[in-house]
Amino acid sequence: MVVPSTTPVRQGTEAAASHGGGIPTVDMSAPGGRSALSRQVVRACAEHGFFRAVSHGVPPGPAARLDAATAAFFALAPHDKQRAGPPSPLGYGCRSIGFNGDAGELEYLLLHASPAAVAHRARSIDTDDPSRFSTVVNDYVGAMRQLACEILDLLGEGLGLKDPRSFSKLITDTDSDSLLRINHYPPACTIHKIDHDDQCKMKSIVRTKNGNGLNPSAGARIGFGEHSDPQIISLLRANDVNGLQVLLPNGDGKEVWVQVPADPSAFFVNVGDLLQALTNGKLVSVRHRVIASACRPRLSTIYFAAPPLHARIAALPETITADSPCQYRPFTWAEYKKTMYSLRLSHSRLDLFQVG
Ligand code: GA4
Repeated sequence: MVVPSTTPVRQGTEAAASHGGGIPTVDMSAPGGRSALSRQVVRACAEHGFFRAVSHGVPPGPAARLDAATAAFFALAPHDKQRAGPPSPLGYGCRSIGFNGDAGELEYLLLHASPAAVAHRARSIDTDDPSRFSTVVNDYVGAMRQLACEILDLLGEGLGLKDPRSFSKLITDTDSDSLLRINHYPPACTIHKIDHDDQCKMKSIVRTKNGNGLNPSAGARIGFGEHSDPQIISLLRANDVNGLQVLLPNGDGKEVWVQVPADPSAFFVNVGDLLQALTNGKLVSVRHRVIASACRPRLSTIYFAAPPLHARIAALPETITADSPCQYRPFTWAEYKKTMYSLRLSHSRLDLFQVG
């Protein structure tokens, strides 16, 4: 069932205090049947582009093992972590995001999710025992792929697609370009320490630009700036530290930042740009960001489910009607990726593919 939970944005922000909406929660094991579940998932992805999945059936073991391995990595001395960087865009990154000057208060590992790529990268991440790291990552990725397929199949069924597996087939292809990202947002107190280290400068930044909903006097620090995820679907899991915010309509024709309460046992699912294009805008790619906590480290792991580079992304015929003509021109994922890496993080890149 879908349970809305109201989550006003508090300290550090000002825009969402009046928001009356909430983050939908989908109980993936609720009695009521598959078609009721698929309707709920479609509704959440169409209205919010985002939901919290609970009772999802993912066993806790792979996540616990991944968390232990990545915590050990982030605890290494900066020069040891740098062996897995600089991010190109894959690898270890500290503060810098992408190639066009974006930055956030974080360090991260960005990995291609294919076993061969993981094995290659593991050599610079776990120098003692690379195959141990590869096994842990591959197990987690396997569990994420399964959950992503389950959600995509529910969406395919709920949207009444002729082939309900159309979406999941794209991400199970052996050439799938899916990624795994592990983010560590150190608290402000750690940052002062890191500031003295030449390897990793994480100066506290306060965004003062008007209209971003941040209250600089409250010391809000951008962990990861506003963006939409480019891929098909993303599955995020984080520790018990708040920080994730999503941009949702407030019902008055405006959009407000809504804080997503932390829930380490849940997966937060968000629609990516490609799924918006494939569904001709029926499902929406939600804009989100992370505000770094002042006093506790936030750790998050995100699986970005993507098609192969050569996959052609075009609205499925079932989503095109006389009332809802085709919104985006067809493109390949390779073409979309090239465009996104030429732009800043906050760019609404899907707009560039709009017809007319
Ligand atoms: C946002 C979602 C994922 O974290 C990511 C990011 C990627 C990167 O960090 O290399 C991008 C960003 C993300 C979109 C625009 C470009 C590319 C940074 C950036 C400025 C891994 C992804 O796939 O797209």
